[in-house]
Amino acid sequence: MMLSKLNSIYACFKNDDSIISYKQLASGHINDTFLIETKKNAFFILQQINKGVFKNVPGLINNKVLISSHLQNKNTHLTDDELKRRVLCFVKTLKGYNYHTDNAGNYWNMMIYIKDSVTYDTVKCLDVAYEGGKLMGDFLNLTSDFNTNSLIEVIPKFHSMSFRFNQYNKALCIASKERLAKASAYLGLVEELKDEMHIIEELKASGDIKIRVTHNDTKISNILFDCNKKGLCVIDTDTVMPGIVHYDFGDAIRTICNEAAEDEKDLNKVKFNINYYKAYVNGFLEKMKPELTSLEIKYLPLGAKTMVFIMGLRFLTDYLNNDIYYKTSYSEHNLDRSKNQFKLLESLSSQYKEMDILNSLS
Ligand code: GN1
Ligand code: MG
Repeated sequence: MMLSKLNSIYACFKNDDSIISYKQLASGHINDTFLIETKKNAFFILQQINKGVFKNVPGLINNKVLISSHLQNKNTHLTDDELKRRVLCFVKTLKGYNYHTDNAGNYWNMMIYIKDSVTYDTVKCLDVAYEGGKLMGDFLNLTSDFNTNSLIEVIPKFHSMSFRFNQYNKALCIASKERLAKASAYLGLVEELKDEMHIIEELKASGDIKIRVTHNDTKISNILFDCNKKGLCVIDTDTVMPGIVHYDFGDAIRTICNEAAEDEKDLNKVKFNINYYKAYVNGFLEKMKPELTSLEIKYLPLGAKTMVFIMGLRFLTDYLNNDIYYKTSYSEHNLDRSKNQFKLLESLSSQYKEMDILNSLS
């Protein structure tokens, strides 16, 4: 991306400034995200949303903006400056829209960058796990009175296991011999866990648990911390849509309790840290317990297992499909991510009894 191109996009958003430097942030697998610095020493995040993955970008942006305003209204006790550090703040275009469409038909949105914040790709201490739980719990609690009918379903069936199995089965049919051979060690495991991995979806379909506002990408790198490791702000709200608590709980646990990064190749380093799990649960329930039924709490551990599995399955599927969905840096990147998730699943499963929450509460 050229500075001149970014400057011309930036100029479409309300400001009286220009970009002096920029850096591409590489942690996301889908969008193109830039941190920009302006002449007047302001910092923004300018982001091109992937319209191949997200079929209704205006709807997605509307979701994010609605949720941010809801959170702003819920936090009126904070000063303006504090609020800008705790809730994502979107900048409007000169025409008054929340996004800009460039000549190529790509969608851009812009947010104020939250200075003096830190993100983690892996957790190294209990405090971060606990604070992460508190912040995610707070996000779900504060949005629990928001009417989910005003949100679009950004990616239909996003966490639906039967949908992901369909994609996987199709990928198996079209995969190259080489890729199929490399994936073959995992096909048995996928089949073996199939029934158990559909339980959360059945729980959702039963109508016995609440459909609420959920974030749907609660990985640890989407939680901003301040310099004292206190939770600050939940970011990357692209996938905010109606869902169930188990997906958000599960995806946070998937990343917080993995002692290694999601794509670590040395599988000896991939271990499920049960102490981080317990710390996250404590923080999460501190904020969310009043909102949850015992049925919801009962299935939280299975939510975690399910989210680890579904990511293993999605990475494997993309590998079989020749890497058409996730950004990859080398040819076996998706396979390595998938092996990593299945190793994490094994480690989680060996400690599954200790993950029970409902009985330990009573
Ligand atoms: C993708 O692009 P990013 O990093 O925000 C993916 C999530 C996965 C995640 C794995 C829309 O998120 O579902 O959990 O990668 N988002 C989409 O790191 O597919
Ligand atoms: Mg995301």
